[in-house]
Amino acid sequence: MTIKESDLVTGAEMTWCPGCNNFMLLSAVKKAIKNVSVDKGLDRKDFSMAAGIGCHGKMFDYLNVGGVYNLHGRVLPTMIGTKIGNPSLEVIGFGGDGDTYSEGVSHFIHASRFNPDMTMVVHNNKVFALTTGQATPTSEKGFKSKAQPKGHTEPALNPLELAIANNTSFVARVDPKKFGKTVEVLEKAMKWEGFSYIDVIMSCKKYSQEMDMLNEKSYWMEEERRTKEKALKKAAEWNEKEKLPLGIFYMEKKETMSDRKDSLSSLKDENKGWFQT
Ligand SMILES: Cc1ncc(C[n+]2csc(CCOP(=O)(O)OP(=O)(O)O)c2C)c(N)n1
Ligand SMILES: [Mg+2]
Repeated sequence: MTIKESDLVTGAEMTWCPGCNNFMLLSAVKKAIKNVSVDKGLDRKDFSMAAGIGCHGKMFDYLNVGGVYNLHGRVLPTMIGTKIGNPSLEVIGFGGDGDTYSEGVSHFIHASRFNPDMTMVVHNNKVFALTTGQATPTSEKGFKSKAQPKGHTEPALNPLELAIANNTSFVARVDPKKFGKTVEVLEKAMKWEGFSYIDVIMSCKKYSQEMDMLNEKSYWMEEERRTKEKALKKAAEWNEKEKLPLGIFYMEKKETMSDRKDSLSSLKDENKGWFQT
């Protein structure tokens, strides 16, 4: 039976701050899952999710999909394990910028290399929000927090440059306030065969409004296909803080982890799930 958006509501008490972009993202995710369910004839049990620890991790509490609530930084290996256990599942993960680009950055690099058919959504608010506002790898140099009252001393990581340089199969950035476009990109990512990664502009109302400032400089890229060089140039526009391109940056079809399942034959005895499909 296909999913209705109301099936995805858990009824858990919402503890995100009023006005947090996470609310918009949650609605967009519900709509995208419903659309994918209808288009592909999938049931709720055909989806699996993983979430990290942080404000973003509360997606696990508010989205009525089965899965694993993880250790901080370990969303991607859990998703990969889920996919190995049952390759027919539609796997979606939710991580923070701290979670994915700091503690979990090695998994981010290797997930691109393994290319499992799954979707990673990174709530990039440029701050460790749940632990009250320390700098993450995407915080700007000079960013002030309780932990760094004189300002953060290191330059920021550009995660899209990292992803594209690493030939990630599908790379996008969305702003949940552009609701329709966000749903569209989430749907395309879930239907994409390979590792799809979406960085989400997520202003933190309490600890970092940097994203709000950048938002004024955002524009939507209608064109989706471009060479790796052009995609890297688009991703680099953020470095100057003058422009913030949104949309799909890069798409590269390549062999997926499932295509190589025979090479995982050592798992045969322990993991029948892989070989049942
Ligand atoms: C292994 C481990 N390291 C650190 C923490 C502490 N911790 C919990 S939430 C959090 C912040 C998460 O920040 P981010 O991933 O950016 O998510 P946000 O709250 O901003 O959505 C941290 C550092 C933890 N729980 N586990
Ligand atoms: Mg964060």
